[in-house]
Amino acid sequence: MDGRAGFDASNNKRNLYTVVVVTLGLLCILQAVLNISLRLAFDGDESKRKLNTIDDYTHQGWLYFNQSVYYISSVENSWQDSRDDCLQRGADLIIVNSKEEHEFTRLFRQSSWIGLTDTETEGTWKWVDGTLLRQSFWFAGEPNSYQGKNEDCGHTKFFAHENSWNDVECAKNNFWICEKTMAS
Ligand code: 2F8
Ligand code: CA
Repeated sequence: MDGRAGFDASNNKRNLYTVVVVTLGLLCILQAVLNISLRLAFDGDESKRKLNTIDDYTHQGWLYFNQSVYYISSVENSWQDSRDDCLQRGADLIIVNSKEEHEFTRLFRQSSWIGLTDTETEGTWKWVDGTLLRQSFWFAGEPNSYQGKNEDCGHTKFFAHENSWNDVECAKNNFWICEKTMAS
């Protein structure tokens, strides 16, 4: 192979290499654009679905607050029957996981069941989704299983006070609050 032919061959190799690198680069960019477009389309659909759900529930009288919708009962029932009612409505008893949400429950000025119970293990309070109680808003001296009673369910009783929860017998009648969260 003379000098000229050798030069051409190595030039061709470099050109081919450049084409391959540029093509791969373009494919990567195309892939990234596709991924972003799909993510945006999915997020858009998800947002529309959530807005429709919020719209449906609020049209049935539910209240929207901070990424959840809430049903405030106008009759009283036992804790379990109240929970069953929430489940039938596609929700569950409220899980209070912030001070703001707790303040929201106090606005209704009625003793209401929340999704809190220690039925499984006395003294271990759990929410209806199985998580352990962390931030609590018990009224002073509560929970107390008052006078040795089996007070295994939580409700907002002393709502005039900042900390308003009480434990009481689950068979007692109370209003209740259902929550359906829209947060993913
Ligand atoms: O109905 C049971 C309930 O009775 C009292 O509240 C009115 C007790 N609280 C005090 O005595 C301070 C609750 O602990 C008890 O659950
Ligand atoms: Ca009590």
